[in-house]
Amino acid sequence: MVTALAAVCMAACCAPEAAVELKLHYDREARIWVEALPIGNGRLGAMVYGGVQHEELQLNEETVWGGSPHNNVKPYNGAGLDSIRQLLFAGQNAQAQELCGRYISAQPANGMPYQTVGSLHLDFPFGEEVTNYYRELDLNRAVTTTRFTVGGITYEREAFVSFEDDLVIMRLTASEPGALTFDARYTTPYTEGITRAVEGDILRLDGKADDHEGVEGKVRFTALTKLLPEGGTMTAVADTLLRIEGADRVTLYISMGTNFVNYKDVSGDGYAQAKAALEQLPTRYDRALKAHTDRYRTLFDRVKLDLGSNAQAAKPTDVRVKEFASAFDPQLATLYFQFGRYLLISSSQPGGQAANLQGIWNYQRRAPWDGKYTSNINLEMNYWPAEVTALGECHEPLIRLTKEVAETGREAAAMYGARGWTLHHNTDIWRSTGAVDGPSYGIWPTCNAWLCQDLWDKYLITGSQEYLREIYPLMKEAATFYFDMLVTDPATGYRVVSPSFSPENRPSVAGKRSFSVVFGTTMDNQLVSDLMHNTAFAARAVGEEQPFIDSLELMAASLPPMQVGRHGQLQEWLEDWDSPEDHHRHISHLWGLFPGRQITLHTPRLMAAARQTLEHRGDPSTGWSMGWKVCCWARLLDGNRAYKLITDQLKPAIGERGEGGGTYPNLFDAHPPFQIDGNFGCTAGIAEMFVQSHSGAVHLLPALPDVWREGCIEGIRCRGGYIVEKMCWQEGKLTSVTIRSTLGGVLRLRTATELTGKGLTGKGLTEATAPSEHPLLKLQPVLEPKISPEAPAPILSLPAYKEYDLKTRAGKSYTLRAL
Ligand code: FUC
Repeated sequence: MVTALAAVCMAACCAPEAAVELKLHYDREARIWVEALPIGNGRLGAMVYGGVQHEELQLNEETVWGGSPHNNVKPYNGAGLDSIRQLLFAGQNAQAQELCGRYISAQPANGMPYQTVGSLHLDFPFGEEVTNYYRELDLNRAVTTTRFTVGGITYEREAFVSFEDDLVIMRLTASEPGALTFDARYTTPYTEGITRAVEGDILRLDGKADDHEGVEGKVRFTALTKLLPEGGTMTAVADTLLRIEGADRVTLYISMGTNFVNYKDVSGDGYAQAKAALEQLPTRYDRALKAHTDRYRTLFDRVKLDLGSNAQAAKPTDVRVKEFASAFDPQLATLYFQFGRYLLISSSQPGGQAANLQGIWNYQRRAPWDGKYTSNINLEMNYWPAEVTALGECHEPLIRLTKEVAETGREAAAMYGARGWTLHHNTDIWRSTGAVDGPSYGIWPTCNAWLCQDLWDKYLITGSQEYLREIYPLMKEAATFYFDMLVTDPATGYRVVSPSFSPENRPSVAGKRSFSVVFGTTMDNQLVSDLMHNTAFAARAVGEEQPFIDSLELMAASLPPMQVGRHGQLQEWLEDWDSPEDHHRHISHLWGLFPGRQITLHTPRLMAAARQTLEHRGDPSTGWSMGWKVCCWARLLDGNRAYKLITDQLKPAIGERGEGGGTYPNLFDAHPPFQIDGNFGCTAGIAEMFVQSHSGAVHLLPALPDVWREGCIEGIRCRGGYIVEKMCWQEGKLTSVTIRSTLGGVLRLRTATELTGKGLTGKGLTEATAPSEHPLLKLQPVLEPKISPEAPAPILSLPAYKEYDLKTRAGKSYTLRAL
């Protein structure tokens, strides 16, 4: 009977060829940057405004950063470090913090800014009479379209950044011949070192990124725009403008290049790079468009989500965002989820730079927080959806960034008298690893462990032995850092990271928040524990000597355990300093819940404490904080609360600077201002609501909210090398799932619905009795938590579930249905 239900579901919600419309669309042009639509191919980015009289393509190239090769690490001062540690153990944190400023805080600079190139403008002699205005970004094709009618003629512009030809391409057409007349010119916010020229049919702009905080700016960039009119005339006006008159169609090709070669080398030739792409122009526009879309779709099409649709979907996207909290609009959640995947594909491609605070889209010389890499949450969050939503290739720039900071980070480790490598809460294109932003924000030397967790998660999902050998040396060296860095807390005997802090919070001690520098924070303990266990696992797999493996495990066992404090909360610090009134945006001590895997349904006391912490922190916050909370509530198996956080995140952010986090009209996340991390965090969180695989099993529909009563999802990647090829549910209950095994092994499934694998060959589906032994699904060891005697009794009701085992063969798919 349920089999019949499953069949209905497949027909109704996910007919294979009924490609779900995935469009952001508007009935007016963009007036501000956060209304413009982002396109990109990883290296090149543009924001398309769709203006009638005045079109603007704001342009970015991923290597236009201020400054030049350098590191910002202080030299080692052993006596200074000893004093800091002694002061911390003596409870004199404020004094210790001051010394951190003297001996550890970065010099000479706090990190370099990611900068814009400028804009290409097209000025049209249209009057005010415009009808039928429409503009869209089609996520299924990665193309923007602008269409409108003036004087009875319909004009259309299509734009994309080609993954195939490495060019920004815009095609302008009109419903009547000879109707296209406009001027093309650049603007750029730089005031010095800029030259503009017209070279035949090419508009040229050369410039240089800024000097910053005493570091000379050495990145030079060139933008070239080739205009190809069909019909009409094209003339140069002065040295800076190309005028097209009476053309039938015009195609623009924008190419950009810089002299950046790698983080140590700026000896390239930006002009030559830009010119080379223009010399191999596609011969036909339609073919170029198809080649672009085909390449894009090899990534984008891997995951499909259908939560159903209704009349809301016909409304302009900005209106839907305004109404999301009051009008049920499941398709907007789908669109937002897929927009996150679109943004990752468009801002992070193999061989290029990792997506920064704004991905690649930035119109300023000094973007907020310099648009760089903030590595105490934001950088990692950008990559949370990468593996689970099947964009493993897009992960490569972060993996390479990690390899590079493992080189420059040796200097940062040396600052603590330690071997190995580390970095603090920021880095940039030069891979600086110092402790920036002064002692109250910058003393956080544990980022290496977080980046290693990111590396490790890819291994758990892919199981690739080749990749394991590639990352093992990075993990081993990061672990070695802690052999030298950890010190023994004389009061408790625990091995602790000192000095450090819990990003970016400060405790309220005796009614005052007077310091942030401490030792032994919960986040650090979770991070180091995670690194030790994963490195031990990896060490075994590569045949490392047993004594080294033993020392990793001993180290993990010597760390402070997680603690439940007097308010029933998970303690953020080693001491019970937390305040229920603390609504700080960072929830660093919940790292072990997400993205870590230490707080799971196998540690219910910690689940309850994490829940209490989230209640204290509250829901509304900055955009990325809400994205993180979606992930956390999903991991707490509370789909309704995760959905509530999605509603908070999808509320409109007002104006460009806005108040409170939310979503801009173009679906960019608002910190405010725009920060792309929240888009990625929420995308990852939505994936976690449907499938999780961090806690000893592939858990199907772990956090489905009541409102998404039926739907289907395809293509989610799980640890253990399993792919949920297709899963459907009805009436809030799983109806059928097809899982592909890429590595074989015994698949452990967890679900609230009883399943049958009727018809499966071999032993089929069996009910599980003991914890899974699958090496990639296995639980991570967790120390027994310490509970405050004042802590109230925990409140946590976990949903009932069943666990099954299914013996799988690599390369085979298995379909299971509700009983
Ligand atoms: C961290 C956060 C801020 C902001 C910045 C880029 O410092 O605490 O909220 O996201 O990064």
